[in-house]
Amino acid sequence: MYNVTEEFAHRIRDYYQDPLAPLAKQFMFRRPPTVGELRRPPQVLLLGNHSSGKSTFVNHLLGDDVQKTGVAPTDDGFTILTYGATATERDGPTVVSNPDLPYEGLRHFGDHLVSHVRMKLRPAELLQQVTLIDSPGMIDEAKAENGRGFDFPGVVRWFAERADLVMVFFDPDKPGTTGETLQVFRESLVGIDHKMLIILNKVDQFQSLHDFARAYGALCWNLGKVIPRKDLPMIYNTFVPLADKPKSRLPMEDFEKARDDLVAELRRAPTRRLDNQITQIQSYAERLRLHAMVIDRAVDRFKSSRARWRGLWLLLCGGLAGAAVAMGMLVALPGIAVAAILGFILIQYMILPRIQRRLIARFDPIFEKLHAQELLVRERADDLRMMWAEISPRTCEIAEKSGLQSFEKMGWHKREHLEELTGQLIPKLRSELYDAMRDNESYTSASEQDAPATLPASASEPPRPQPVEEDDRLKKPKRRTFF
Ligand SMILES: Nc1nc2c(ncn2[C@@H]2O[C@H](COP(=O)(O)OP(=O)(O)OP(=O)(O)O)[C@@H](O)[C@H]2O)c(=O)[nH]1
Ligand SMILES: [Mg+2]
Repeated sequence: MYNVTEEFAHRIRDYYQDPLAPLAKQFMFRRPPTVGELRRPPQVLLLGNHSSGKSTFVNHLLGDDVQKTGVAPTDDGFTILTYGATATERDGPTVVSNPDLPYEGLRHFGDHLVSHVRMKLRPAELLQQVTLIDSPGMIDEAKAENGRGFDFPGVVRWFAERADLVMVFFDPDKPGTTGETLQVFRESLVGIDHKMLIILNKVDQFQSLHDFARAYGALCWNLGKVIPRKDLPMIYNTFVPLADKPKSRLPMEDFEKARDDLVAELRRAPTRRLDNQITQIQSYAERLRLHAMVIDRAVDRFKSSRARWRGLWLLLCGGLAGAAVAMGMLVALPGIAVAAILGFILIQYMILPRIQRRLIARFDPIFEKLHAQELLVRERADDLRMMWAEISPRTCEIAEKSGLQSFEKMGWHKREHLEELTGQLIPKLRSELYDAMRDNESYTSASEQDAPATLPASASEPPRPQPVEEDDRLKKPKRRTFF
């Protein structure tokens, strides 16, 4: 089954290589994921308010005190916890400059962020299957940079887009979505709710059902405001048993079961990865298609206007010169030549830039016209408009800064290939993946045994030892399905 996984991964990589990467370059769209990013290990991102118990949960999963924990805001950086035969640590600059690791993209967030990234390698069995990313707790104020010195919502979005599962922690003291949490939900987690798990943690702190109901209700109410769905996602109510904490008066069995369910979900991250990568390439290709087609149409109109103006002017000046020669008024020729040059300068530096500005201001109607048929289908229309709203500011900026004349036109075969990719090939890839998974019931267990190193050889310590004895808390559920 591992071959099947590899085959799908290859096909995804091939689609990025052709036609997506060349088109992205031609139309100055953001670059597709690197090979390192595509070969990334399955990843789980842990987010949440400060002191909501993310690091304690990580330590519980790994059965070791790998992360510092504490009541005040403790983590101020992102910690990537991944497999290594011996316990070692790497600092941010080393991590982001290794092309074999999928974290090079973090460099764009600046040195300050890089100095707040670290990687911890540990010989934990769970880390052979997934890489965990512990994050700094979210705080109440949401200023431009929150005093963190880097674009926190942007970095969270970067990690969340590349994660196979995003766990968002709340605790009884802060079951709300204010300040930075609100900002992160609105800016970083939009469109990724399919891989998001909401956790109300530390439920052992509740001393009565009434308290629990109040906090749960407050959390639902707050989430309803930031998650644009008719139904709320499931909320896992759980806790980590800690020796130094007082026992709750509530019966804890259900909450313990919720923790087992969470761990089971976490262990499914490897099987979610391909599915997520198909979602990612679909989303990338659709956005690139909108961006490229709108610019391409504008370039088309711009170049025809330019040809018309230049042609007309040439015709006019040629006509005048011809008439002057025919009428023997050769003295008029230098004047006509000067007028011709001045006219060309006028066209080049005044008329064409105005035409360009007008065309860019009309990107929205161009988008509507290009997708008129698709926009008749309601669900599709919502999707398309949402994607266009997301990318159009950048599309306009790129067209303005580079100038429409600098873009090559998209050949019809490239356009057809792109249409085929988004409309048929990628959806087909997903259904083939589902069929392959269904045909091979042993996929889950096989892929877990055969799965490649969670890190490329250069990053983890070879050779890998046999999995360590399983902690009871982390026992795999008996039966797991792919979907
Ligand atoms: N009662 C109880 N306390 C918990 C639980 N999980 C964590 N704690 C305590 O909550 C405090 C904060 O835990 P951390 O794991 O440091 O929280 P964090 O989310 O990593 O915090 P930041 O790194 O600051 O964002 C610590 O004192 C933990 O002992 C839990 O399930 N129950
Ligand atoms: Mg922490």
